[in-house]
Amino acid sequence: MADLKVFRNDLERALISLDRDTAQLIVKQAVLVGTPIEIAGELISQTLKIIGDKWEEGTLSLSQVYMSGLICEQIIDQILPPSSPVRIDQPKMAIAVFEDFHLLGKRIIYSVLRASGFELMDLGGGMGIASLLEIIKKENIRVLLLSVLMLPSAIRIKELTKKLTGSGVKIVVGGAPFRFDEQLWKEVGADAFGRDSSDAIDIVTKIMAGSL
Ligand code: B12
Repeated sequence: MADLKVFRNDLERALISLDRDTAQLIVKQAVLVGTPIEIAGELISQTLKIIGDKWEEGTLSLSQVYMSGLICEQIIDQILPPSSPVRIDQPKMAIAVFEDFHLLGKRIIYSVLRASGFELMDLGGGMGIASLLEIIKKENIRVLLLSVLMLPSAIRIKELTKKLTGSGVKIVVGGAPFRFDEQLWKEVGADAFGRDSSDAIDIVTKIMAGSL
């Protein structure tokens, strides 16, 4: 795997100075040594995590976190390949951000899965239990990937999994609360938890093969 760590400090500096052009230039250089998927997961996602941690420590402002997210969203749109020509679209799969609008993680997982050859519906952000149940039924979704960033929402996943008992629908979760507490996914009745996009590929591959 390419060493993308060398770009992290420069990218962080460009993002917190809201310098979009320099951020784009750094990612252009990184594209010469890593694949777009590695860059999304290893460089962009990790740099955002560092920026997020600094916000939590009180050394950066919320507007810097917000603008860094926006700039990265645009860069990810530019670098990630739109899709693989050969798609695996059975069983039917969808992804959503559960209850809030922290969209970046979902954006990465969606793009990486599509780029890896899986077909899935993007249900967007702010999805609640009632709307998810309706879509699962209407579209016959068999695998639902949920990105969850707020702790109260993560706990409410339990209500969703209860309502889906016996339906055979697989629920895969990811996001900050599940990374903070690595037992939480079991407590809320999910079928699997993924730390990042490579976990997402592994989990979905196992589900497709019937081994999860
Ligand atoms: C950036 C950010 C924002 C941005 C969001 C920009 C955007 N367009 O998404 C802004 C500034 C808008 C924001 C707002 C808020 N935020 Co905020 N935010 C963050 C921050 C710093 C980083 C999140 C992020 O984008 N990370 C980068 C992405 C790429 O990483 P990721 O989402 O974790 O995804 C990766 C993995 O987790 C995994 N993954 C994610 N989803 C899935 C799904 C599956 C199926 C799989 C397999 C894997 C997977 O793969 C991804 C790629 O590696 C986090 C801190 C943190 N530690 O996460 C706080 C955080 C999530 N926010 C928090 C809060 C409180 C808020 C606000 C309520 C603040 C406020 N008072 O207004 C609002 C709520 C907004 C809303 N209603 O949605 C809290 C939640 C705390 C809690 N206990 O619930 C956090 C944890 C910060 C903190 N410690 O206080 N936020």
